Amino acid sequence: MAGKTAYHVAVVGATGAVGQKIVQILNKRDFPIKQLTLLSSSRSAGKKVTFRDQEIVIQEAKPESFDGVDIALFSAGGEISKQLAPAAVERGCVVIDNTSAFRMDEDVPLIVPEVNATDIKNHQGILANPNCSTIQMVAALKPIQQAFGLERVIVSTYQAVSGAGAAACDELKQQTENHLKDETMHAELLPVKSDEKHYPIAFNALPQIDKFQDNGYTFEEMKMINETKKILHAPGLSVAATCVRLPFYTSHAESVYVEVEKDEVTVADVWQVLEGAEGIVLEDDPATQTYPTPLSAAEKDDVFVGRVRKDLDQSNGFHLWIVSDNLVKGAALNTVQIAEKLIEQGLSS
Ligand code: NAP
Ligand code: 12T
Repeated sequence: MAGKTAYHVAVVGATGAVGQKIVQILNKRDFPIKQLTLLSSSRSAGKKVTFRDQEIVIQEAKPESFDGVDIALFSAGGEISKQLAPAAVERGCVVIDNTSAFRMDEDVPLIVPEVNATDIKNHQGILANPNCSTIQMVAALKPIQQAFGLERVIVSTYQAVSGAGAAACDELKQQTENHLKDETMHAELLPVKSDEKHYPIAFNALPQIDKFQDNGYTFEEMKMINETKKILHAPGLSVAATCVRLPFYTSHAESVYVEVEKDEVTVADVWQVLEGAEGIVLEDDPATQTYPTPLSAAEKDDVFVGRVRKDLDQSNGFHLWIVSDNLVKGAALNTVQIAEKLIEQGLSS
């Protein structure tokens, strides 16, 4: 595999919110592709997509779809990854998986290239892309950890509906239109899929993303907690999370409280390490009302940080506001960046 200059790439879930973004980003970044295979369920098979002046027919994903494929980028849900990623690896393909299926497996590197690219070399055929909320937080925490050490992290998120897929965006639009026509607000659980229900999202805030676990936290919260420790190589770090869905389409925002190990760190010190960090843009000036918002971060590649404040009681405590496009750095861009690093380091493990 080493020495190839262009690759046969497959995108699994190519018609989804993340998959479409991956295809756009592969094109924008001139990813070295000799052939692109686009895969979905049988529902979208036969649809056509234009990529670099070529018409590509979407095919139903099957084990045989990976014959001859060098790199497969999966974002069709955890169950599809569990079924098809091992079949792809058996066929000699390297898989970068965007679902939670393998993230915590010991032999699966969980990668944010700016943070832990050196873990890539440990892969056994599958690498994982972290959860969107984790990616933007660890990107900003890494330079702080490196400079001052980290003792504790407490995060509350403000997450966009696009994280839950294309259908969730349609649902927000529909509910908003309905509410604007009919002023009555309904607070009852609505059926989503046959086994799932959730409260209306329009004009609301939902402190539940993904399923509840036995400890009272949601799976989204546990993903943030466990993935952060794995990526930062900090099993003893205290991390707590509350994840909340809000009615906007794009970008996740996070209010993050951190306690650092070092004494006498100032806001200026935190600004300085963030300003020098790859992939981070500091937007922090109360005098000019400068701070990032979900709208200002949408469609951008970077992770934006503002509102850096020292805690008023805890001398090693700081508050930060971290915003990034959940489908770009939170999903598709980070996946493509992992693939780029993998090529730099040589595809095989
Ligand atoms: P989405 O908009 O609902 O798209 C789902 C995609 O999966 C579609 O392309 C769909 O194809 C395909 N698919 C569904 N069932 C399939 C099957 N049986 N075989 C093959 N393909 C199938 O969802 P999304 O927002 O793009 O997210 C997709 C997955 O990516 C999520 O389930 C999640 O695991 C992961 N994700 C990760 C992050 C992150 O934090 N890094 C963020 C968002 C999503 P059809 O057009 O044929 O239905
Ligand atoms: N349920 O990659 O609903 O584990 O926003 C990402 C986003 C799962 C994931 C969401 C989710 C993931 C969501």
